[in-house]
Amino acid sequence: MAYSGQCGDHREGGTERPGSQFWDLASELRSSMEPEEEEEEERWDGEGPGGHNTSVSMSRVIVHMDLDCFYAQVEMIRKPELKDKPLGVQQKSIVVTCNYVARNLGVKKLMAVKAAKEICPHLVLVNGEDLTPYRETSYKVTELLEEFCPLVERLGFDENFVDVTEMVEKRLKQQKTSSDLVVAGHVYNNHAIDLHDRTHVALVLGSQIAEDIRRAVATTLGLTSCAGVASNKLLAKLVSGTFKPNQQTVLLPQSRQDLLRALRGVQKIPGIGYKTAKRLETLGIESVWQLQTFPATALEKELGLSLARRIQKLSYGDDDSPVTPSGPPQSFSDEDSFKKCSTEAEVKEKLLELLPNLLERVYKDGRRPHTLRLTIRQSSSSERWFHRESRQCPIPPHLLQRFGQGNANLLSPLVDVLMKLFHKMINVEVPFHLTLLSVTFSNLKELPSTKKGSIGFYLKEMPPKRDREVDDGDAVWLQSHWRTRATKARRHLEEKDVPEAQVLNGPVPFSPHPVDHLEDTPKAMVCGQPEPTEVVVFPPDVDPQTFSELPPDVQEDLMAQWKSQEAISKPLEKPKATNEKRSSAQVNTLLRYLKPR
Ligand code: DCP
Ligand code: MG
Repeated sequence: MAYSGQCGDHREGGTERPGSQFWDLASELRSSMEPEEEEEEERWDGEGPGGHNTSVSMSRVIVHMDLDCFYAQVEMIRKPELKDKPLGVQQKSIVVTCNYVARNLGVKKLMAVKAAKEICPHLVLVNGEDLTPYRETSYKVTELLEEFCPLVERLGFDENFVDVTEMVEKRLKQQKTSSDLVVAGHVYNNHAIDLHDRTHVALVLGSQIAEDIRRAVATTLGLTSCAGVASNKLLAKLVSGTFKPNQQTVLLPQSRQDLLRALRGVQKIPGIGYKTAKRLETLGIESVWQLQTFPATALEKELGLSLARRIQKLSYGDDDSPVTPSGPPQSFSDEDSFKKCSTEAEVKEKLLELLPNLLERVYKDGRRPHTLRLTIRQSSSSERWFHRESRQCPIPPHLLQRFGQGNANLLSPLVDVLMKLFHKMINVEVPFHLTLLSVTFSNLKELPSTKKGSIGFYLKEMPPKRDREVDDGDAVWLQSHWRTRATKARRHLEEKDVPEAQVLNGPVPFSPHPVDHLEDTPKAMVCGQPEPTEVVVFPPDVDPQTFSELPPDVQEDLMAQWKSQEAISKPLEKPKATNEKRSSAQVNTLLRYLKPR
């Protein structure tokens, strides 16, 4: 399972997508791309015409793998003496997971430490707030799976989907006769295998591959896991936990309905979250069966066409989303939660605690982040877990240069930048009460492969993405402007042998802007220069990423323009603790290149 985020403890947000978000996103994308098919619901209703799939083209074979009591397993590998003891992994006052020795004694995942200790007084607790060992193990598992097959998609830390269809097809071709084929692990509902059915044969071969994969993970990394084998991601995930721990289950098409209707409530379907479930509840829909049989037109009227069709398809187990290789992380983040943080000094202290580990991860990754985000959660009785607010800004160019050179001289200036973001959200002149701080580095780009004194950085970082609507005159102007700048920089370097970093050290553009939690859509931006009190507003339609990619001197020019524009339109103000949106007084032609696409 991926993180529910509900216990509000130390969690990792950016690199990993919470399970429900992932499914919502995947399905959202699907529903926006795929043509609407009227007969779709019938296809998965019961056995459909013909009972089972005898089509010539083979259906997909997807393996979902979920590691057993993941954090606890990692801890048992680190300290083998804990292996036979009841073990819980503690984050703040919660046992986020426990080994199966503890589970057999009644301890459950996400139990309060106090309750767990009452049930099992001998429970050994280890602190699991530093996610580093879990994260590292998690990536080792994914890398190992990728050795089997390139189509591996991560879901949270301890789950992976593997599309083994091609491997199955190869084995099918090698298979002279299917009469001696034996399924590995369980078959859901003990349904009989029909070796004349191509889909059954494919799933049996898939179960053998799943077993090979699990064995490899166990022998190479010492980790046991569960697996589900089915014809799509949704079904593979749903069936994988049928037998736990260290077991696997295959789902034949004929048992699809049984699996779905056995789910306790619509919210058990990945892709149907809390809010949707609540809306369905008002329509009297609580079980999967009720959702399947609810009149489509009425559902569409209540929820809108897209959502209604999507969730009704899911209720039938229909999911054609592909297994999309995850690739390297798109961001790095870390967060800490606490009962109370109510002074600037405490905020700084917490940021100084969070940053070193985070910077180390970015350093190890080798890419350079261009955007920095701060997320806070203020104490709120009504929306206890969900009330988060963020601001982000491009990382100032002079700091960008320091990434990849060790982290010592990054810490303090980054805290300064983060504190500026903090001040955009919190007015420190009135009492505040934070319960969470989270820092995210995103917009990761490869380090320019340049030698000292080369202009590789300039060339690599330009030109900006061209706006489709931009007119050619402007584009030519901008590009030639940049060429001139680059030529100047090159000459400067050749003549004076000045280290690149010095040439690139421009102003410290700084443009925090509010974002919805974990969304990158800019709403308004404010740009500040290094002097702590000076704040320059820049237009809200400027894309911060594109801005951060501009050469420092171009940034400087723009900043000067915005500053003067603002001076005309509005005298400088102290930043307010509101999500204010500001617009520029005039629109400069250059800005059109910076508009978010
Ligand atoms: N986790 C967490 N907070 C949560 C849920 C999970 O920190 N709210 C962590 C601890 C788990 C890991 O994520 O070890 C994986 O979550 P699972 O739900 O897959 O739980 P386990 O792997 O621990 O147990 P199982 O054997 O049931 O899969
Ligand atoms: Mg697990």
